[in-house]
Amino acid sequence: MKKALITGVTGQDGAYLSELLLKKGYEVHGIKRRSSLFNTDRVDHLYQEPHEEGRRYFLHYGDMTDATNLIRLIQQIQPDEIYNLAAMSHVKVSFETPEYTANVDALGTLRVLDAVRVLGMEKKCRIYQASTSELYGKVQEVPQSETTPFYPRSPYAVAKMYAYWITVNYREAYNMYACNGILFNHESPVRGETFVTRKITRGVSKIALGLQDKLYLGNLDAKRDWGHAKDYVRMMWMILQHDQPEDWVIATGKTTAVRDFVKMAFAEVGMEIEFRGKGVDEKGFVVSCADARFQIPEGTEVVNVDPKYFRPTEVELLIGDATKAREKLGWVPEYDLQDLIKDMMESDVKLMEKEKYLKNGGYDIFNYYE
Ligand code: NDP
Ligand code: GDR
Repeated sequence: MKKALITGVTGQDGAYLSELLLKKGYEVHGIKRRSSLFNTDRVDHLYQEPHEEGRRYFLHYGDMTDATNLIRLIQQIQPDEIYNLAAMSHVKVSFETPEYTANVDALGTLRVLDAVRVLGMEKKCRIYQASTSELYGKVQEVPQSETTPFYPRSPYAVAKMYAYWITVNYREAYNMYACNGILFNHESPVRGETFVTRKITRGVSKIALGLQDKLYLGNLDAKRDWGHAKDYVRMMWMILQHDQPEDWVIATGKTTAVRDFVKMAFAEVGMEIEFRGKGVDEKGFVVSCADARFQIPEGTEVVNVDPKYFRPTEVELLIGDATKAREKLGWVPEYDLQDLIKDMMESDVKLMEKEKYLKNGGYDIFNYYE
């Protein structure tokens, strides 16, 4: 039975990857951080009792800033594959916590690679590094492929650039099987609530159900190549099954503006939205509401721009060219953007119906998501 170790197991991708590897018959180990509240929501359904026969899912305490912990866990577990997904992954927050972001995202990657090396596991253990389309940053060429030059635009992207190159360097210097998956944005119903897609699907669901009046967003012009996390974690696994360690772009090849994502999300609850005005004065209005479940009058102002969500330096346009992965790994995504938004909206409408029920029963709903 193959053993996998996932750092960042409690995150969006860690949860989907855990499910996938368990289905494939792996013994799966994950590193979770100690936190003062439970932080395992996304993987609770996979939990197995410590005394359960044939247990194949294990969570260990650890942190990317603690080399001794990483060395000990890798030595104990002896994984065949490591998926290094742990990161301070929020681009805007990285401007506020740049040193911590570098420690976790850049040096954390070095710690994992070096643990494998000092333990003499270079030949046994394959390593996947969660690289990102944020490396491309300021547009150099479109679409972006494995050969497009990098121009990072945030402390997050700069830290990930170190992680990218240290992965390449350990591969070349020590003959390690270490790969970068340069993944473009991927989302899902369990996407963190402060990333723009989930903020939109939650906000639109709340507006439809009368739990919130308006959605405040930042740069509506930014364009992203959005896919579904379920498709993307499958590619992480496929990358590590390839005969040679290489770097791979994973993307859909289509790009969409934030503004259009908003329109598509409202359309899932039967509402047509029109944007009027420019820059910080741009606003979104309901043109029509066809779904009888949701009664938002025509002309209601439902989207505003708040400059506090602007970034000091922005990545304006991402669109990936995944030809290499398509041709050599057989990459075919199951979800397109419409399917993704439908999946997220169905899930968030259900969630908000529960919140509404609780609210109507007199319970307070926690609402602070920046
Ligand atoms: P999430 O933010 O959902 O998950 C990040 C994970 O890292 C969480 O489990 C988090 O723990 C953990 N983590 C954060 N800091 C530490 C630390 N100091 N020590 C140990 N664990 C830590 O990210 P995603 O699942 O979306 O992304 C997975 C990886 O892929 C990340 O590296 C991200 O940068 C990268 N990526 C993501 C893309 C996307 O569109 N989703 C695209 C390209 C790359 P906790 O739950 O306790 O916060
Ligand atoms: P990104 O994702 O920065 O691409 O990084 P995010 O969803 O945060 O932003 C996408 C774009 O939307 C614009 N935007 C807003 N963003 C947020 N979060 N909140 C808003 O209110 C808002 N309004 C507009 C942003 O300016 C940006 O242009 C994600 C992360 O998962 C990274 O870890 C990963 O590496 C990259 O995707 C690929």
